[in-house]
Amino acid sequence: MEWLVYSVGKDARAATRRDWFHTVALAVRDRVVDRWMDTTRSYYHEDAKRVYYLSLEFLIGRLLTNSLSNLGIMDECRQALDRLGLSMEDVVDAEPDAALGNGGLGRLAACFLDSMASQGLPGYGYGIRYEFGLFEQRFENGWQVEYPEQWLQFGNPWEFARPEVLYPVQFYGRVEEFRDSVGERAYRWVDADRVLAMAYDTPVVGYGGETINTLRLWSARATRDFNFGHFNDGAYMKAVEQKILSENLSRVLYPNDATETGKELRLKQEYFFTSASLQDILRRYLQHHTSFDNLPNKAAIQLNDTHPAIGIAELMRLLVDQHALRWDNAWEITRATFAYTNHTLLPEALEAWPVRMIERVLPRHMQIIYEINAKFLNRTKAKAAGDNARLSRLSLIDERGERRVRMGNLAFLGSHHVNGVSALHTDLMKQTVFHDFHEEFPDRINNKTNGITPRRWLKQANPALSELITTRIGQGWISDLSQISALSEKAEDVVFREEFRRAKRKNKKRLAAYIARQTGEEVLVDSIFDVQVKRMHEYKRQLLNVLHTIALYNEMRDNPTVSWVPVTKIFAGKAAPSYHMAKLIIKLINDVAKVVNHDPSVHDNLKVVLLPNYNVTAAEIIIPAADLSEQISTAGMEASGTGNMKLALNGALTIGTLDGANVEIREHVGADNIFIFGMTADEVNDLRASGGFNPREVIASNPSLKRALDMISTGAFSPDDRNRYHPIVQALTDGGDHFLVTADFADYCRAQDAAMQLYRDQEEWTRKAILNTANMGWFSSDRTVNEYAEEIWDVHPVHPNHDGEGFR
Ligand code: NBY
Repeated sequence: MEWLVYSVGKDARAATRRDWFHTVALAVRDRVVDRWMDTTRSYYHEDAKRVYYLSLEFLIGRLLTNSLSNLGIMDECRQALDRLGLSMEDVVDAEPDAALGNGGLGRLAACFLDSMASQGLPGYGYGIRYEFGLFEQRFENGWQVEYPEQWLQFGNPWEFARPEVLYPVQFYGRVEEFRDSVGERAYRWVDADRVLAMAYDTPVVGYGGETINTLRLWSARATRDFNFGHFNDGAYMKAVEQKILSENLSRVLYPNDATETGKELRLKQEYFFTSASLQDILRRYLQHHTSFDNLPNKAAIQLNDTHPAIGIAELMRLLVDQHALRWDNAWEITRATFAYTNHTLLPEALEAWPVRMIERVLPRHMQIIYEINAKFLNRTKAKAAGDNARLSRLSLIDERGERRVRMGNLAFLGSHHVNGVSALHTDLMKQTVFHDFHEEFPDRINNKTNGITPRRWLKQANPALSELITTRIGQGWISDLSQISALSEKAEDVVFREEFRRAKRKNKKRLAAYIARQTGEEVLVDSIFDVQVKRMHEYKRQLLNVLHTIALYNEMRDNPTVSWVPVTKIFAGKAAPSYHMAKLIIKLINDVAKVVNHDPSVHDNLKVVLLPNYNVTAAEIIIPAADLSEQISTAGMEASGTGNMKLALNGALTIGTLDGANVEIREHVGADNIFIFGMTADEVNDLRASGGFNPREVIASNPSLKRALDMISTGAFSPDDRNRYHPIVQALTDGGDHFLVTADFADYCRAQDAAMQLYRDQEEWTRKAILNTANMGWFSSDRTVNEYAEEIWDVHPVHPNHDGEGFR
């Protein structure tokens, strides 16, 4: 109440739900601050080695439930709100979803923050405080329309602005050569534009509240001198214009999840946050040290994909130009400090900045990249006698067409470890994009299979199942998910199965209500909730699922007397705004839904829903309610997947290809408890290499596929525009079906049938669902982060000294 009046400035009669959210958040924040300071102080006093996770994306979602749950004060808070006549759910729902990320890569960063804090690891997140997160998706006439996502509109109670933590970041200008004090050639970057990076800190509450780490996000501010210069000239409006332009740097998150845009502003964002973070890291290091030789023993910097890879050139610049280190010494330190995680093999997602752009925007960095490249190629040349093709593949510069800097090669060369995110993905990295580098540095690539935090994705999102689990095996699983294996034997217990089903049913009711609110569609709680939630992308093959939906619809109409297992197909996901094919697939799903859902001849046995604006908050409602988890990417194309892990942990059975982490999920849950179908990555590779794949033949030999495609192409779902889906049909036929949708269709339908048959036997289905939950312990991000800590970072837990004061 005190916070409502004094911090929010309202009295109880005038307070809105949002005011109450801010009130509660500020009260919670107060409980965090002392422990946060203690944590930071302990790291400082112990001069602990820290890990810095540099990521252009942190998909955190809401923080209120997370903070209350990790602090263990959920019940206390609920009771306090009760006494005020307020519902916890209403207050929680007033929080905007912090969507500073696109998909898996951004959410992984958020799970890692939770896991580092929960295990007492000195880990910092560094990123950008985007004013606009990932766009809000709405459907208008079934088409995706994007709206700005204004998460900061009403203020953000979790963040602390640090106006005194301010670093200059430069762009453009030119490089001057001069002789340093000992007569050596040296360089300085002059006549550059300057922007300031200002810090905003968000506490990251570990489970149990012992460790509170920091997520530091940078916001762009115009420099003062810049403004005053123009002001004195009387060019006031021009100064203001410049100020707005430079502050655009942190305005908006780029909404692509798998294609690099090549836009200059994006390159500037990458450099902006990387430079500010490195300056901050060096400042912290220099509080305790005078020489840089120990930097790799005190700081591990993890690059979340190549987005911060320019940091390798930046650290070289800081060490060589600003701190006067010798090149070789600086390179040794740089390499020993950085490590790089690769998240994709898709060629269109591999960053390659035009040399001319880097030359213009970051002239000194371009020189440094050339120097790194020349030294590396010279050394390699000596060994690779005359193999020029190999040398050009190893080069940091792609000379084919417009010259470009290959950021993946730079990240590889500047790191001591390079990792993939699932066993299969790591193998494919060695065979494909990094084949030559792997030969050159056979010990550098290693695997770190992704994980998810059980706090958010089981404890918070699924209270019904969490409480059931805790009644049987205690609460140790929350901080040590391997303990969840103790549930295995409960799969044979008929009473437990009944309770497990009851929890699932409760979640399905909650989702059904959400679906009704969002789409107006009523779905059967006893139908199979068949869920595909992820970004819309051709390689993820939502189209395969749609084709099966249409085939099933036809079968149901053809055989109305059969007693069908009712199915609800649930889709959700955003398409990148410029990805026309993905947006057309969204429209197709909405069109199919319109036809199927209003056809009385299927007797409600089939419903199709596409939920708008998929984000972390929606995922927390959808995932606990799923029966079947769709993980159906073309084998070899999904690096890992993490939604697959969230769904299986919540007791959904997976229908999937042997792609990404599905391979390891099968090993853990057992081949009997997962529906695997389709080609393997090797088969895909061979088929594509043979050039002999003809989708027309496959379609001609499969009547149900042919009929579904014919319906799409003749306008059965688009009577208002019969040609609407021509591009889709084209891609699947004459286009050569690059993602092999038609090739996997028959086996996918076989697996779907097997799932539907199994669902008739509720006891057997529940047994398998329990075995999924019980065997997913290894996929905790605690395990993943520990592997990074031990095998890459060499960082260790620190136990903060709280002086026995406890919570205040
Ligand atoms: O990273 C995803 C992978 O697709 C998924 O398989 C994996 O589980 C996950 C975590 O390792 N990648 C991903 O989400 N990528 C992006 O979001 C992304 C964002 C921006 C750009 C490229 C990819 N970009 O070039 O701008």
